[in-house]
Amino acid sequence: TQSCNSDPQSSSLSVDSESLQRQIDELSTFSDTPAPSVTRILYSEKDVLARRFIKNLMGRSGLSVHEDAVGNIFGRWEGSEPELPAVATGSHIDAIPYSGKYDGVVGVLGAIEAINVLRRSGFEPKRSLEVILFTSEEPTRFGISCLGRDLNSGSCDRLLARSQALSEALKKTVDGQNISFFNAARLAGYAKDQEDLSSVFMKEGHYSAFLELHIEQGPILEEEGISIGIVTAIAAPASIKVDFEGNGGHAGAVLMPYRNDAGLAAAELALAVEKHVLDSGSVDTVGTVGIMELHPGAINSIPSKSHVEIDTRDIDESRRDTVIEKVHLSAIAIAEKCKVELSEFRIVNKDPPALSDKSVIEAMQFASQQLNLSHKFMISRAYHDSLFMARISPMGMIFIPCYKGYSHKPEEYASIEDIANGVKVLAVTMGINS
Ligand code: HGY
Ligand code: MN
Ligand code: MN
Ligand code: MN
Repeated sequence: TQSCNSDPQSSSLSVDSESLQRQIDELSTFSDTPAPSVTRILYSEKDVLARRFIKNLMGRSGLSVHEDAVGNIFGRWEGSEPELPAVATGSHIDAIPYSGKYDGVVGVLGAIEAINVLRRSGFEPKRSLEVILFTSEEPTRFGISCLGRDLNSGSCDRLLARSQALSEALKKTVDGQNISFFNAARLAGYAKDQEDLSSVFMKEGHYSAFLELHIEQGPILEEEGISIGIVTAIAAPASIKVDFEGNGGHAGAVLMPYRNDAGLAAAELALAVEKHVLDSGSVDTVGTVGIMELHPGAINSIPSKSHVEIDTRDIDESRRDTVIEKVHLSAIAIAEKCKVELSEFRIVNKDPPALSDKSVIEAMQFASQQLNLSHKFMISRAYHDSLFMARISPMGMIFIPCYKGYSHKPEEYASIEDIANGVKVLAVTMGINS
């Protein structure tokens, strides 16, 4: 066998593509919506079944498995020097409603297969290798993206100081059915002691590197016929929740001059978001109103309440923040014009962008060259668990092409050949860093 420090020889790496495809297909069946869509919401029954499926695969790969208080799952291959900070890799398996079966999944199942590839090649790690299933990357259920990572962003002392504040905040957090975060977590077998989330916190330097394999969720690699994307930066995401309130009333009986229509205010705000984003002067600024709810939601009742959720991002943080300020001013002006109350304008998260670590980028480039895979540097416009892991560890991401760049919809697709390429680059990069 090779000495524990030697880099895995790229020629000796073999991916078991057949079983990896079978695992991707089987995992996609743990869904609350019919195939080909996938819906898998944090702590739902299907999420719990999917977690059991992954833990079983981790065990079969010889990884020792442990879970923290919010359900981040860790599979560890102890290295010859286990006291050194480990090399970690991972992603998520939660899926937004009616999405696809590759987003996040490729970075979890692919990571487990990368461990198998290294074992089959006779590689023995010096630093331990750790595969992480992040408990929830999508904001779907509780409106908090990268929940498991939010608890880890920043330096440990700040977080420990914040742990009570975070516990308090999470205690007040409920989903659309008014189920509290802690009740949902407990039903899924987590957060038994809701007071103490300290098991979730990681010290800066806990890992020597964090790597994430992910589909590009954009069309560039496929269009340019390139096998591997090496991510240099992750765009800065932000999300805002807005509520307008008016008097509502009978859609026939109330004449137009006497109305204060919360629905119209929501519609105007959506157009204002588009305007401010397009006025930013850069194609890198994006904005979406993905949620717009009208109350009472009856055709013959003037909306008395409207709820709008806005997602805006940019690779330039200050340009994104300018959009947020302008949207806020518009919301105030629109409330006045529609004679409704702006009852809430809440910035849920406003995160900085993340830069990949130079040496991790170089290792990924070396791995791609070793494997004779075409590759290019690129930014990630989607956010990932890596966005937060970058705050506590040197980070890097490997992208693979996906069909027409489709993601967050059932047509999402990545070929097993492209996935296998990504797994090999991940395996070699882990080996180099270990
Ligand atoms: O929205 C995102 O960027 C991620 O896919 N959740
Ligand atoms: Mn996603
Ligand atoms: Mn994802
Ligand atoms: Mn992600």
